[in-house]
Amino acid sequence: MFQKLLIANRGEIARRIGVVARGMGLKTVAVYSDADAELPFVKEADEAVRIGPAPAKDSYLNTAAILEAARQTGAQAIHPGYGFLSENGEFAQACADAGLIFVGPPPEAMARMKDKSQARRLVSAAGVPVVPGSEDVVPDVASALAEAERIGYPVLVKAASGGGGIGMAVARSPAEMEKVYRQCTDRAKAAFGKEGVYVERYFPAPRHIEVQILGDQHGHLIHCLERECSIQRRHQKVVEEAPSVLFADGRNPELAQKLFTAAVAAAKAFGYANAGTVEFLYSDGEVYFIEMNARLQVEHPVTELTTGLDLIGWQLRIAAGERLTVTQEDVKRRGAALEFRIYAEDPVKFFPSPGPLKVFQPPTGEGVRLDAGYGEGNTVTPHYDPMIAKLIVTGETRAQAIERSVAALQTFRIEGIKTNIPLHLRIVQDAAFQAGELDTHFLEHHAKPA
Ligand code: MV4
Repeated sequence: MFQKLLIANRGEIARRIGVVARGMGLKTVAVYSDADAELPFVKEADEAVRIGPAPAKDSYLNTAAILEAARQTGAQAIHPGYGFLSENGEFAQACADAGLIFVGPPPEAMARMKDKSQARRLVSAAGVPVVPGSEDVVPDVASALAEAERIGYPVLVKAASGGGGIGMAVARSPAEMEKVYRQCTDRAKAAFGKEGVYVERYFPAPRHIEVQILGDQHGHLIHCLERECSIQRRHQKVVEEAPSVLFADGRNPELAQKLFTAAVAAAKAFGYANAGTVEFLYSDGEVYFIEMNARLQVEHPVTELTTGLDLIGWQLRIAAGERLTVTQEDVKRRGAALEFRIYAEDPVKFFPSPGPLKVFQPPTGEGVRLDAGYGEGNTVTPHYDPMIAKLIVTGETRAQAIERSVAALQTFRIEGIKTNIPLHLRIVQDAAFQAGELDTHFLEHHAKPA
């Protein structure tokens, strides 16, 4: 095992990785921008190195400054967290070139999943169910029209370099295709510098189900069950849970088996190692692969708390070359967990709400965990993602986790900024949510302010 870890991230995830690493006897190095000097993830680290001014491109995306901080401090490994450089294959390669361990998948696996159309083709060849769609990128409007005719309308045109909902547009009829195709290729070109797009059947109200993967560098790879992340707004997840109501209490066992088998086959097709997530859409009794994410996800705690696995601990041991000693049979569900992303934003209008945390008093209680990036007295700045904390609540059953969540959200006191806690309370008290009737359009119809 290496002895010193540099954490190339900020906020709650940098803090959490630090806690786990120090708990394993490692020394931790935080890197921080001028905006973050006072935050807990910096104060709690064994060493901290300033890497630049507030804008992410000058600090948390500044590869040269991060590698220099590792050199200066003698760190032997870098954990990228999520976002920022976490899915950047060139950064993973630059770490390897500098003699550093990148805590994540091999750069070759990252390269195989980067192009979403290529990823579809690769996993489909491995027998994984994918959304009916084009075999490859569609080079012009005529091919897009031909593919859509074959698939059936409505179709979704997606940027091959996209992901996470960026660069998608629906075509409901041939008449709409020319405009949608142009719009999608233009946006892909602007956002990613690559205009390739592909076509899929459009599911109007799917559920978003994802499967956690853990694999070591010796060919042992397992799944760690599913999470449901259907409650989102503009591709920002808001509430996540494990297990999905679709599969809780032994429901739909054949579909669950199909899902897990597909996730493992997809990860193996990419040559994956370390922690990753395979994303699926669920619609009308079927699951379909959409993409794989080469990182630890924000919502990993709901998996940790319902399987008992220490995902970050395993990421570090796997990166050091250790064997994953957990077998597939060892992975068992216990109880239910809900995660609420606490955003510094107006709970009705969704505008960002940066400012000083004059009061920050998190809830306590049985089954309540808080992963916070900030504490009382810190200031939330407008430079980064507005997520300030994650409230994760467990129970023996989903109903118990919901009851505990209501209590926890009601007693969570934050003053100085607005947060989306009132939105979370509307969600957990919503009858459809409580019944487990979820889809990716839930917030368009439910949990509205009175
Ligand atoms: C889809 C879809 C419907 N049909 N693909 C959005 C994020 C990206 N990973 C894939 N996404 C979607 N792909 C087909 N063929 C609907 C979505 C989608 C979505 C997916 C997961 C979570 C939230 C979402 C919100 C809106 C749309």
